[in-house]
Amino acid sequence: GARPWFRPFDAATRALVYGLQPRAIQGMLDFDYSCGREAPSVAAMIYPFGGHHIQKFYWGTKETLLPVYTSVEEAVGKHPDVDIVVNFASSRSVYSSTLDILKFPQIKAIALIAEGVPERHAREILHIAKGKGVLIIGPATVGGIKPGCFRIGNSGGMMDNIISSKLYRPGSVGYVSKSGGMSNELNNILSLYTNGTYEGIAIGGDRYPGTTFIDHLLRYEADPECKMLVLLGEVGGVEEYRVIEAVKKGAIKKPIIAWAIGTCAKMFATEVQFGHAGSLANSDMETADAKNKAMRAAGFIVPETFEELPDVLEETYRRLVAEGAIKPKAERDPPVIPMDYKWAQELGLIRKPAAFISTISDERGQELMYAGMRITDVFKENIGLGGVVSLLWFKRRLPEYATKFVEMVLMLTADHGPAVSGAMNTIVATRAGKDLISSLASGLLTIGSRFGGALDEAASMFSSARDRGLTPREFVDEARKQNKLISGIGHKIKSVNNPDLRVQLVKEYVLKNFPAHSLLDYALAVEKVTTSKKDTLILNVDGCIAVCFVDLLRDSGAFSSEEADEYIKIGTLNGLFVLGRSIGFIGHHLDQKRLRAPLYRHPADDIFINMADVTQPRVLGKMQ
Ligand code: Q5B
Repeated sequence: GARPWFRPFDAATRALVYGLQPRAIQGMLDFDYSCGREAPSVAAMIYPFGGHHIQKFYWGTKETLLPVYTSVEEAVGKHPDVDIVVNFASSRSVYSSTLDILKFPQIKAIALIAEGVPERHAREILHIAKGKGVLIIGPATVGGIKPGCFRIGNSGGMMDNIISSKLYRPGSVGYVSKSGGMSNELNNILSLYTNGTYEGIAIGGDRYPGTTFIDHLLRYEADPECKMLVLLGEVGGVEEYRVIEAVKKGAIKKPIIAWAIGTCAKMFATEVQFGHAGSLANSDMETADAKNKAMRAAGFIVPETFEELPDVLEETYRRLVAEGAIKPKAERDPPVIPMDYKWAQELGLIRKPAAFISTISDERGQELMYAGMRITDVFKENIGLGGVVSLLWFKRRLPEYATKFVEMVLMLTADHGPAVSGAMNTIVATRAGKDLISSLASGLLTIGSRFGGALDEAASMFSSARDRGLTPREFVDEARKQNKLISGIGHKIKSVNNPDLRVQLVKEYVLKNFPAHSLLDYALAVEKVTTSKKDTLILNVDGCIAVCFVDLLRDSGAFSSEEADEYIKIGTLNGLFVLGRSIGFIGHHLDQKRLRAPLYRHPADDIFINMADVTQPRVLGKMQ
């Protein structure tokens, strides 16, 4: 039902939030929950960009969903119970969005949070709102809070502050101030020296606030639940004098405690602009001292100093209790709201085992680090691609002959023509219209024990044979007996008479630069045995790289023997071929794209199709 004019918010108030403000909304919902509200005070969000969606929030310990609409019209239409909008639009868009909101008579109050709203815009909004009887709070404010009922945005501060100032249940004191920060201070003082805040509004620090002190104090005066009033004014402006007029005229009769902040301004030689746009005295009358004097003269309860404010609050409260105007209620504890995980972690209250461990890179600090080396040093020291691979794969710097070897391997495995399995697959995928990543993946997925992915198995077979003391011939015989192909041996095209120059280059480099190359020597001896049977059974590129890498792992001094064995076991070496050949596959993809190559269909005459006759039902177990 309609609320009385003096009570724009109650425990059933439902609001829209304009802007994406998940933290503020969570704060509002936590407040609602602590108040024991039945439903969250926020019904939905309005955000013109990014389309309709829903966002998840906590409601106590459970989760709840709130819709995000792209227009005020839709949000208002979908939520007829809403009569308040908390508008977080920036100073640039607050004017147009507020004019839009003001079109809907359903909305009775709007809080404007933005700072720096042009005064011309603020005055125009105010003018239109007045004409329509809409309450405007702000701009340049956190808003306000009505304990037990409704919290505008971030008013009242963090949840621990809300709880310690007992804002989860109404007290008897209505206050109005300019600043949100001072409101928090007042909430705290009121909870300590009275039965707490009934409602508190921060009107904002601009020169043209939508509503001013008098608007809210007249509401509190009319509200039978509000028993005492507090006005926290400040230097600058004349709004306090309107309240003085109202007290003098008898429009405000409830006890009113007041203080104007900024009495220290007189200590400065020139006029001081305090934090708020409006907090500058333009005449003697606008000084804090003059205001305090005038308020005292009009019968306000004005302490001698701000520090004495708690004393006069307590005195007044006690008097009202003694007179029976305020009947203190039994306290109840608010429901416990679980602390947010991040906050609890910041406070050091909880610990949680990490789900992931990572030890190779870190981008959280000022600079990206590869295995503890700054990215700037990676370039300063010119460690090359081989150096980067050694950092990210092996978490260490390897000697230059080793990083150069890595680079050599990447360069000579980069491609081997369009006819090999992986390049073919890449090309076929590209020609089927696939993108770069899909085509590359299609090619990479062919890398296996026969094509390009024989390195790990070769490393393990050769090193195991040599470690077990098998002669090359014994090794070849053993493999044949076990009906096993030796990984790293054999090539479709290359042979003794048509040598693979890549293998030649690797061999030459290793023989010249590696401190030791015993497994390469062993593999070359094995090759002698296999090629004596068939000249294509050469030590192929996979095999050659693999055995050389084992020599590097075992004899460079950069790895312990356990580490060397582990790297072979966990499948490191195929990574070299995968990384290198990705360069070629990407090249084939781009090549086919450039050529506008059409969809490929394999010619049927190149496939021998032989289908079984299934026209007759097959009866198992019976002779035909
Ligand atoms: N025989 C590579 O086969 C290939 C034997 C063997 C003992 C062996 C085959 C093989 C092991 C896996 C391997 C990497 C499939 C190859 C690469 C990258 C590439 C590719 C490119 C690039 C070739 C003929 C006779 C048979 C076999 C015997 C064969 N291999 N005996 N150990 N390893 N190797 N893969 O030519 O008595 O006649 O029945 O699986 O290392 O992938 O350029 O193309 O850069 O892209 O089809 O270089 O060797 O020979 O299978 O007809 O065998 O030799 O038992 O004996 P082929 P097959 P028999 S590098």
